Amino acid sequence: MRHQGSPQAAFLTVSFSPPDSTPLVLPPALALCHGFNLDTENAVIFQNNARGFGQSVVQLEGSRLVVGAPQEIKAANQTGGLYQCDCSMGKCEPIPLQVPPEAVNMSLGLTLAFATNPFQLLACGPTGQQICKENTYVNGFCFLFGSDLQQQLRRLPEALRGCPQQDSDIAFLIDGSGSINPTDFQRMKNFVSTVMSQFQKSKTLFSLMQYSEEFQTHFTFNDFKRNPSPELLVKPIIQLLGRTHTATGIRKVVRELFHSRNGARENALKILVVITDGEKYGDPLDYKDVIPEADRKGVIRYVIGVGDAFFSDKSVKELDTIASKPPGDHVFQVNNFEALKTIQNQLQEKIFAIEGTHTGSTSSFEYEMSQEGFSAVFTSDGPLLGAVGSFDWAGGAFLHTSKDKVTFINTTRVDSDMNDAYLGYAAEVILQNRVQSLLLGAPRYQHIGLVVIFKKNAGAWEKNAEIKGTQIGSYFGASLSSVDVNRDGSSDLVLIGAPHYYEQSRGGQVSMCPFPRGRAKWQCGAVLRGEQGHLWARFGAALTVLGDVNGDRLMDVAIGAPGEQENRGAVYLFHGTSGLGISPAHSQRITGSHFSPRLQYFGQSLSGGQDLTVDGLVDLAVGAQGHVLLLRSQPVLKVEATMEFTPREVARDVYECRERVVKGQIAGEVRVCLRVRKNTRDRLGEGDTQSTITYDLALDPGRPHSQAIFEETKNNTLRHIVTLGLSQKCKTLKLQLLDCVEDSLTPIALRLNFSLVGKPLSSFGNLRPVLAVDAPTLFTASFPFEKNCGNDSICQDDLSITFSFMSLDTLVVGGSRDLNVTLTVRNQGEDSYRTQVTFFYPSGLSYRRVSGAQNQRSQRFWRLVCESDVSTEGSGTLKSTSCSINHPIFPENSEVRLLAPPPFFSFVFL
Ligand SMILES: [Ca+2]
Ligand SMILES: [Ca+2]
Ligand SMILES: [Ca+2]
Repeated sequence: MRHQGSPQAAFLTVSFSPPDSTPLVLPPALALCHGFNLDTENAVIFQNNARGFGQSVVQLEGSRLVVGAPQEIKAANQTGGLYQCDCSMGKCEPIPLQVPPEAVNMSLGLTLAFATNPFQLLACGPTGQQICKENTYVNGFCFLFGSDLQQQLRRLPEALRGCPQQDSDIAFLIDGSGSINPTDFQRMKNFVSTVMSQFQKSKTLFSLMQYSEEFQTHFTFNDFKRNPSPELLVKPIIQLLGRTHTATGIRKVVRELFHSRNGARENALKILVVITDGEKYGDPLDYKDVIPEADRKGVIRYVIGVGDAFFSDKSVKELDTIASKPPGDHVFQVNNFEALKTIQNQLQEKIFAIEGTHTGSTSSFEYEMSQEGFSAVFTSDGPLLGAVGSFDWAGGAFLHTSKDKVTFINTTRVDSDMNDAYLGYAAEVILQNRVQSLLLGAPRYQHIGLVVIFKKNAGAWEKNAEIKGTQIGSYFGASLSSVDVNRDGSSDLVLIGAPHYYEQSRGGQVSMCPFPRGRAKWQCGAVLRGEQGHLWARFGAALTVLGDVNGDRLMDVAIGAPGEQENRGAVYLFHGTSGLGISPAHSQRITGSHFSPRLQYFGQSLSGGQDLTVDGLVDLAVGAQGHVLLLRSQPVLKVEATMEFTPREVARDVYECRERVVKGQIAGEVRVCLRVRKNTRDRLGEGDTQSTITYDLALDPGRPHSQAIFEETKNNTLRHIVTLGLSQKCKTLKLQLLDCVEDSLTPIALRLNFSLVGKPLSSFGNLRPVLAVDAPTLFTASFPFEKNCGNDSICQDDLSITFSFMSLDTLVVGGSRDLNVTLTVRNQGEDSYRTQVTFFYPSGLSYRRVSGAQNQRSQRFWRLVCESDVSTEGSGTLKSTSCSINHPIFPENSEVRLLAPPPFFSFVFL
């Protein structure tokens, strides 16, 4: 037999350490909190009846907001108003505007942008209408304001882009056959010179050929260029007389007059005006021999049929054959030459109209529909204005680098992938290692959406990286926000909104896309979403960087979902994380219905980053229909709790009941201190921030019977309520033991948990401090029992054991049925913990029982529990039985004798 393990092992398994007065801080229990940390009780609400008020909002420095009302009708042909709102007054006033007359119905205020150092405010209206002859174009205008907002410093673009002007080369082919009487021929000549003089100020060139069976070029484009006088060119024309070879005439014009040697220009529109009074006669060529060639060469043909030879269907058909399709737009029929005058203006307008549409270029529209200012952002090079309608709605953006220098930025103009992509729907600037990149969203790109990063390379803005959406119709790239999470001056990621993304029961999402490093492909990571159950939420329709609202020095963001709850709308807050991301779990959801059941589209526009209420804490401006709300971020508090015990341990003579049992002994005192600190940096005074803390203390929580109680309550629980500022308050409480303590290894546990309610600051508009959402609210400390282990607090026992076989010298098999053993265990060192003795014996014996253990010093019996190892039974090896002696402590310098009779260990022979 041997005792198990070394004394150290016996000691180490209980591993107690010197009493520790520092409280044990548990990991914070993350409570799900939906009130963190914008104040929704004291919002400043601006209301205005101007149409569209709240569609855009931007915070300025100081306590001002600018709000756009793009649908407001200010005057005839003038739409869009701007309002300046003062947060301290709670009022908005219109900003006086000088809108140029050409900015027709521009929807001013649809887009707003603001930058500091120097102060710059940009207000844009992208829907200005420009009438160019037959066509209406959509051009945007932006106004740049100085800090007093009374003065428009600059207008972008500086001047209205002129009506598009495509040059035309117009050739007349006039019928000089004998059927035309001389008076009518003269009228024809008059008509030609009148049409020519109508185009006199344009860059249109003319040429003229007369035909019958002969063909005479009276003047070429070169002749006209040298001498652009209709009268001098037309007057000398003499009628040829003869038959009517119209088809041959057309071929000659197409091949000869529209040739560069005669001054025809490659990029000009080619327009042929044929004037004839009769059916083709005696011509060796048919129209099918010449018209396809004219079509191939892009010659647009107008036909003017004169006289009464065209009353037959055949004649009308012939006119239709000569003219371009559709004939209705290209054939003019008059009954006599007098009537030619009536069609002069019609012809002119038709030609003007086609000139405006760039029929001859790759794209039917270039900048005419650009809607400049659909988005706007300040770059270090100047304002960047999104122009979604450029190049047939492929889109792009104008960078206004200086007063007269404008750079157009897009992917490539001929990239057919970009058809209807709406590049420039959203614009943003990224700054990385002091290098600026531009970001443009194209939410309709291939129906899935696209976001492109442009970098400057050798002076030109080139596509550097791109990322595509995944769901058709999701409008990926409709909103953009670059975030410098750790505020080191370098953007860490961009948030890309896809407000029409649909999944299960959620509408809209925002992708978090860290910038690609080196040549790595640009990819998005986590996705931010709104709450379930809002299919038409349009989550991500508006994004803003809010600043740091929870005091962890990391940027936080707000995301609008204006379609939630039947367009009442909601705004979500997300906190930045130390991993340079945004936490995918929102910290707060604020619904529009919280403020008023009638509020609509709450969250359609957002602006953050400034403190408008002069408390040093950033605020969030939220646009709704006819409203803007200013929500304030609250001072964030944390609470430190300490619990210190005096004495540091419960003394042995207090808790041990050696000779007599004494109940209700005072074990010691605990000093509980709470200190409130502030996480946020703000302008509130030390004494301003007051809060009420309710805290609960519990002794030995979770144990069926507490070892101690508070003297104050005669219970193991206690509740106190304190009000304190940014200071510390303490309370000392006496602890009473309930009974003798045998298990002195397990210390008395003390648990504190609390709740905090901030007091509204009346001097700061009832702003209310709030406890940090991640602040620990549960603290524990322990009050250990004194150990007897010397100064080093390490217990070194010294165990020994002796046996007595009750004077039995020889064990005879088959003899006495019982074998009794008496055992004495001594500890000559310090206290021994969890002492255990294990017996090994041959399988011929069987352990029966132990009768008891008596301590030498006191007359008390010690606790003794023995267990046989059943697993070794019958295996032929030694059997074993383990006995724990007086768990948990075998005191120092003591001896226990396991008495007989009754026999201590009694074995039975099998
Ligand atoms: Ca950064
Ligand atoms: Ca933060
Ligand atoms: Ca504030």
